[in-house]
Amino acid sequence: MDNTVLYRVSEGVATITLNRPDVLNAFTDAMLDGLSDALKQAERDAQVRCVVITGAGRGFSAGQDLSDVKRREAETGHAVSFAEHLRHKYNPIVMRIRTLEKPVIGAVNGVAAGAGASLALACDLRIASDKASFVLAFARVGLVPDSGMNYFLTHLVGYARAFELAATGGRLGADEALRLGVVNRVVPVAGFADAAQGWAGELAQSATRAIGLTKRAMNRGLIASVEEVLEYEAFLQEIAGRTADHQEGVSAFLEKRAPQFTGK
Ligand code: T3D
Repeated sequence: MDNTVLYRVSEGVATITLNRPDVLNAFTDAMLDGLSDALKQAERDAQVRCVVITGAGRGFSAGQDLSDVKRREAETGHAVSFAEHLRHKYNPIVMRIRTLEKPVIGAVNGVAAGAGASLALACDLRIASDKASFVLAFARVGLVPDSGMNYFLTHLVGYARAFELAATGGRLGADEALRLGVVNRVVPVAGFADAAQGWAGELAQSATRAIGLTKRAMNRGLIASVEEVLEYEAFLQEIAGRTADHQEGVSAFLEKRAPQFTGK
């Protein structure tokens, strides 16, 4: 992993930091590979029970590094395939975030633009600093929203608002994002990192196996029929009901004490 993506684990929380602050953490291929590796590491490490993705400096991520596209074209002597680039670099990251059976928090410290905004929306939860914003920059550079934006934003805010933002390349400020349900929490920039880590720490101490299964169930719920969802819930509850955390949760309730979950 090169230093354009930083990875740190502390008290059950893996923090992945996008680290090209001079260009608002715009993505190069090396950085996308680093992010993909970091997510794989977080997935495999049983000690990790919650993942935070954030940005270094004043931005979360400005999306695709536009000068990198030009550089690649100059190097290879031909136009890059946008479709192949998305299929091989961005899309697997989005799918990994969605299928990782641990809560993933997008800690949006500053501006999130283009595919950077898509990445933030792919996370299960979002905490934003009061200086954060979401910019649907695709239209500004003559592109279509990608990396899952057309799925996530329409589900979060509905078609008309999503379309307006996409068509105008508009900027959504933190307070408006909170009002529309695009982010779960907004906190002052001064205490932002601590607030994000505090929330992640709480989640990491909870019944994380059941939370992972909940994530599976809800993702299925977004696309399946009621009948399919009912059957899938029954299937997943069979797994959750046999975990140590379920036993502990029930015992703690009956013994009138706080539960000590282990994620097992
Ligand atoms: O290839 C494929 O697979 C296609 C996939 C495409 C997916 C996409 O993400 S398309 C969208 C790409 N992103 C953008 O178009 C956003 C471009 N950036 C902006 O519009 C603005 O920078 C922001 C609205 C995000 C923030 O504005 P502001 O005024 O706060 O900052 P700034 O001054 O514009 O940017 C600060 C620096 O970062 C600046 O460099 P400098 O002048 O200090 O040397 C700027 O050039 C650089 N920067 C910002 N975004 C990018 C970037 N450099 C390269 N690529 C960027 N995307």
